[in-house]
Amino acid sequence: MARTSAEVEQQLSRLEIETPSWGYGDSGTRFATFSQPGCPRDPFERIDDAAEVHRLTAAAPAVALHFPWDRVDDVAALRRHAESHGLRIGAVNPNLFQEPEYKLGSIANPDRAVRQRAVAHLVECVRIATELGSTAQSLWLADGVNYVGQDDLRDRRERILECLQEVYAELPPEQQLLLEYKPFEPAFYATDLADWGSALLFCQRLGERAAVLVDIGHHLHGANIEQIVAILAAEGRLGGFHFNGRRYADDDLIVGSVNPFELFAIFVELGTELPRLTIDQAHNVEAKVEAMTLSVVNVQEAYAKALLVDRDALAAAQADGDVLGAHELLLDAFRRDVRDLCGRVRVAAGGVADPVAALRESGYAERIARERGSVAAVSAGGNG
Ligand code: LRH
Ligand code: MN
Ligand code: MN
Repeated sequence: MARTSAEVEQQLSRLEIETPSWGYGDSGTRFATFSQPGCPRDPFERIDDAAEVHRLTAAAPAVALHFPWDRVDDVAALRRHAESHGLRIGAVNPNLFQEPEYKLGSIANPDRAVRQRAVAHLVECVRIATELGSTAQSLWLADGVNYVGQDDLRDRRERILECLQEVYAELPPEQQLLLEYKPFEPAFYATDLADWGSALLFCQRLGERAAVLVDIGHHLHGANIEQIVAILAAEGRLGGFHFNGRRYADDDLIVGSVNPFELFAIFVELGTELPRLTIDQAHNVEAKVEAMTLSVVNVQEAYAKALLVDRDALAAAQADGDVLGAHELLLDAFRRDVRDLCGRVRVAAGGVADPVAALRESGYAERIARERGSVAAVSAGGNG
């Protein structure tokens, strides 16, 4: 039996998406950073923008932070600020890719002193996460080498494992350690945490609260992300997502803007057991809050369509070997127009029927441009 609209709406109303603080700051390409009027001047204003996305969509109640980009003197005040907007702090993302001393790697670096400083930052982020009430540390390593022979690949693995074990030992019980992989960039010969398998092996060595984070843009062409989801979920190690859109590599475009069918197929694979869902985007030329709002809407619609799949009919078609019958059941759901349904869910939860239109009408972008002005320099990163 397919779910009724009421059942879909009920399930959809439980969808919670984290938006990234770094997605609200100025960003750009390798060649230039583009400043937008109204760019948040500090982490508090980044949270204000996240709150606006949640106000409209009623589905983005958490904001993921990145340190040191979101460093403030008073961490508790940042938490209070989020909570006063009805938000909570999502995953805490340490940053091991910006310091010049990480040129040869952070926790894979051949120099023990550099590794120790990297571990100290990770442990500091555990402490910050605890203070913020966050339940995950989400780690992406830029570590890797550019040339054959540049470093010993096995030694690098050992160094990473040792460092991660030290950090894992510091995690309070409510926190997970999420490991994000990426096949290349900035390293172009061998990235230490290049794929889901490498990440999974580390997680298995670390313990139950270590899990893999899948960033849509972090796959080579042809990779079947739905299947990766299926494997990680079956192993109990699917920690979460960084959602974005991509055509070439880590493009960090609006979620669902390039391949909505893939996004839908991911949700079909997830079913109703959703892991942590975070958006990881860098808006270089598009308006930030609007782009983030559209991404949340696109995620809601993809999930709604996946919820409409007739699972019983699908199982029957699969058991019968009805290849196209099964495929067509997915196409049926994917082709449904779920905009009204999603609008109803948002309104029932306190949001609005058409968030992007409402945002434009509200004059929010003009107001923050007036209040915050334009800043030429970038304090938050957001190279995504
Ligand atoms: C790396 C990445 C990772 C970072 C973010 C800014 O490409 O996806 O998640 O923390 O971009
Ligand atoms: Mn990411
Ligand atoms: Mn990325």
